[in-house]
Amino acid sequence: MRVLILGGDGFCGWPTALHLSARGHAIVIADNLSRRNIDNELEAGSLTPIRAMGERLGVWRDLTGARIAFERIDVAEHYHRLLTLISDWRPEAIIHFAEQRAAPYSMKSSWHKRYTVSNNINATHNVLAALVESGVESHLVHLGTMGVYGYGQAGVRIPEGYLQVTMESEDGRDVRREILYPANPGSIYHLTKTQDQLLFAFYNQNDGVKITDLHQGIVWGTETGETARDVRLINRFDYDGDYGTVLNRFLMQAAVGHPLTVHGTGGQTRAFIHIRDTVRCLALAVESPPQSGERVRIMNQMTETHRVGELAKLVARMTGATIRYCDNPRKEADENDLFVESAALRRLGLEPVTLEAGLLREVSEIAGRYADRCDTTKIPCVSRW
Ligand code: NAD
Ligand code: USQ
Repeated sequence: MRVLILGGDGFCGWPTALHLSARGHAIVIADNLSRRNIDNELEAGSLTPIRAMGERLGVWRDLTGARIAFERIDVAEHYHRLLTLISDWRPEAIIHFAEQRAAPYSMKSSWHKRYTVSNNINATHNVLAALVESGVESHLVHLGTMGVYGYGQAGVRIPEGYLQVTMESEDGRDVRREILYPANPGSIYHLTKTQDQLLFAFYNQNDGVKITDLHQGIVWGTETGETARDVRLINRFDYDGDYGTVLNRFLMQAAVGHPLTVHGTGGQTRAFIHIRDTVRCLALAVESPPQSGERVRIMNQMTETHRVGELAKLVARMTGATIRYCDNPRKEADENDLFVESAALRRLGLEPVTLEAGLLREVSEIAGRYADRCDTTKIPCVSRW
């Protein structure tokens, strides 16, 4: 299949591009390298030494003979370049990772809020408009977030995107409908993903665009089978206070001898998925597209839930690290439960990698190997809301 990967230089996009290429798909990556520029802005960087795009692609070609093409396109700004690429290359699937993805970054200032809204919503809308204008019948696979639902619904299991409701009609009948699950975003970043959902619903209904929206949990781990084949293919490892996500941060903090930074009581429960499952889920979604005329297919892309405080204790037991309970910089519930329906991807064939000591050790080892690249002044979360 011809697969266009928007945001294919990033943490999830790069290993996905390699995984799909290894499965025999033809891949074009489009990325504006904004994530690398944000590293410059924050004076932070990946713990792992990620290589320039040209070198990454050259190594992959030498190892496998497969050519992945790269286009430097800003999906939110360069509409006509995107349209031309889609019209000329006619991808059968487009995977859309190309958004600003950090909640703390999106809340740093009014500039960061406006950038995140304009980048994310324009990127999503440009892809949809270009699909319709080009007339190319491609399946759009988007990375959404579990955060569109909010976390914890008083013991209620969160369904995959849609909620069954019963309303009373004027003449007293029960009217049953399925509606998008009520959105409850906790940051400007999460809010943009709730807006994306409305764009998808509209273009699916109005233009019949085939769409899969994958509401993904927090991704942990760093390497996949493909990125581990050569050190020059290594994936990003974000650890700074804006982009580092919680479990990878704990593993990195333990490796550099920093206390594990638990926000508040650590009672927040979140959904998680390993990066190896992320790439498998993308392959499953791309290779089993929805039927023509099907409504937006929404799947919860997560494999397990954990309390942040329990994860810290697990990492502390494994490594001997200490735990520091910090004032929570975010506006979020101190404690929540979280039950999530996630059968759809398993029905397509996902066999989840779950959190276990071997994998945690693997990430710790990577963090340990590159510990001397860590700038510990970048560890605290300084974005507050
Ligand atoms: P990332 O920041 O590492 O990668 C995003 C990539 O998109 C970067 O390479 C960036 O340069 C590019 N990009 C951003 N805006 C662009 C634009 N306007 N034009 C072209 N390229 C652009 O993020 P990630 O962790 O790989 O996340 C990818 C997607 O998955 C995001 O949409 C994110 O919301 C979603 N997601 C990530 C996680 C996670 O834990 N990492 C969890 C759930 C969902
Ligand atoms: N947390 C800590 N200590 C830390 C860092 C975070 O206790 O050092 C806590 C946060 O307060 C929060 C939880 O851990 O309660 C998760 O934070 P996070 O930064 O790991 O994840 P989040 O901000 O939710 O965002 C990440 C990705 C985002 C994705 C989302 C999926 O950056 O792109 O959409 O996970 S989800 O959380 O399921 O919405």
